[in-house]
Amino acid sequence: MRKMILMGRVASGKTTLTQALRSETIHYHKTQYINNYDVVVDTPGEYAEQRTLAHALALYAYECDVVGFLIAANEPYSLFEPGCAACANRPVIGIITKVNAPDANLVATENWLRIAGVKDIFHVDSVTGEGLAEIFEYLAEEGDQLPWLAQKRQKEQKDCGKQPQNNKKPKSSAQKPQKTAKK
Ligand SMILES: Nc1nc2c(ncn2[C@@H]2O[C@H](COP(=O)(O)OP(=O)(O)O)[C@@H](O)[C@H]2O)c(=O)[nH]1
Ligand SMILES: [Mg+2]
Repeated sequence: MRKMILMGRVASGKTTLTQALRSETIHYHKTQYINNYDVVVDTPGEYAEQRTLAHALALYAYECDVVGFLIAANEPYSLFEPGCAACANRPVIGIITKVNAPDANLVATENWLRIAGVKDIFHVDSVTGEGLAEIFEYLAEEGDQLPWLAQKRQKEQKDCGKQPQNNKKPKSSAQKPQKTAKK
């Protein structure tokens, strides 16, 4: 699994997403410092909001394979300036949290992320678990086992092995024209 660092303003949902990705019980916890877990790095929003603290984010980004820019769907403005994703020499993805909030504005938040230079955007609700599977699939490396993907592949293999469902009978090998032996 590739490791991802989460960046975004205070209350954009970094800690909640971290808890959801780590299958922890969701509970409010004010992030005081960088939490460097195995697959995800949770950072305080103040680090992204203050230039003097932002260097810590750059440093920890080097420890990670993917940078995740977080915006809550109901945020009133974006912290990410145009083109800032280009500063990272890592793939940068956008994650829109709180997608089910009554005041969610997916069009605006998606636009802000695109202006920042992000191509892949994920929509999540960390409380309900919506959209988490897509993030895991993005982070998965060859050989990583995701239970739902294994089930999906098994079903696909089963379906491929099934007889076609139309009325036409498949031609048996006996009906095929026989090749004449070459002299
Ligand atoms: N419904 C919902 N609430 C969320 C979501 N993400 C965060 N929250 C809530 O928003 C608040 C701030 O989230 P938190 O993870 O602490 O933000 P952080 O400062 O970026 O770490 C908390 O009360 C969370 O329960 C989400 O995806 N859906
Ligand atoms: Mg936090």
